[in-house]
Amino acid sequence: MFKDLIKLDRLPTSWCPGCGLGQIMIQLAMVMDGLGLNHTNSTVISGVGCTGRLAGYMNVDGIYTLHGRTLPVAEAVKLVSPDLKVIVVSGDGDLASIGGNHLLHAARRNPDLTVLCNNNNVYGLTGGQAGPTTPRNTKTVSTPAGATYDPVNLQNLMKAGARYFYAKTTVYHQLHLRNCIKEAIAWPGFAFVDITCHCIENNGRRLGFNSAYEMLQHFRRTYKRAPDGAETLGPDEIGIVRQG
Ligand SMILES: Cc1ncc(C[n+]2csc(CCOP(=O)(O)OP(=O)(O)O)c2C)c(N)n1
Ligand code: SF4
Repeated sequence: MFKDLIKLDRLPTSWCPGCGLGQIMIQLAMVMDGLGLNHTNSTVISGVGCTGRLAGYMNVDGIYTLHGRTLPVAEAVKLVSPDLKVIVVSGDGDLASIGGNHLLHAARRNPDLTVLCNNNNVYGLTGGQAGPTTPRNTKTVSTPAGATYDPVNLQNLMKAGARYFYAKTTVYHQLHLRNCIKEAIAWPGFAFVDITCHCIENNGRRLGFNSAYEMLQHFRRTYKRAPDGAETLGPDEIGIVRQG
């Protein structure tokens, strides 16, 4: 049962009601259960942030490491325990801002890691400051007049090398999300899943959404599946691009 992979005695989580992180955790647990992954053969590693708490709710050994340092820690675990399935779950700020240097070089080294990026467009835990994926002109707590820079293009970053796996999905598209996680775990190299997720409390309300449900409906309306065989995903497309 996928529920065996979640520490039910720790529920309810510390996440805000309606936060998309619970959906990511449940989909991850379902995929792991289907693949026979458990505490004997897998580990979940996370950094600081709301997303960072996810590893602590999973019923496998994990590491709650320093902000931005998930990837070197995960690479080290994989190096000493090559038979372990190593799964990183981290925020966009953790992975692409303070951990951006590690992201660049981990992708280049192509270790066999699965990375789930909770991409909520802000630093959630610290109150909703602009982060590396905040779209230009977005009002955040640190950019009240709108973010002045273009966001990091995670897809381009991941595709900089000869070998890559980049999936883009959202928490609204549950089956697609599950499939992306499954394919990423099966990929024999560095697999990055960019999950558009809603932070209703520290981003959504400021943008004018009244509820998590409204944000999910926004994802439903905005994101479309990329055509089969697409080599690049458009800004509002979900899908997988890979090169082995
Ligand atoms: C070295 C260090 N710098 C800054 C912080 C403060 N801090 C904690 S969480 C966080 C940002 C979290 O944003 P993200 O990684 O996107 O995760 P989210 O909370 O949105 O899930 C920051 C800046 C810290 N804990 N450690
Ligand atoms: S602050 Fe945002 S990301 Fe953090 S738990 Fe609340 S809704 Fe989720």
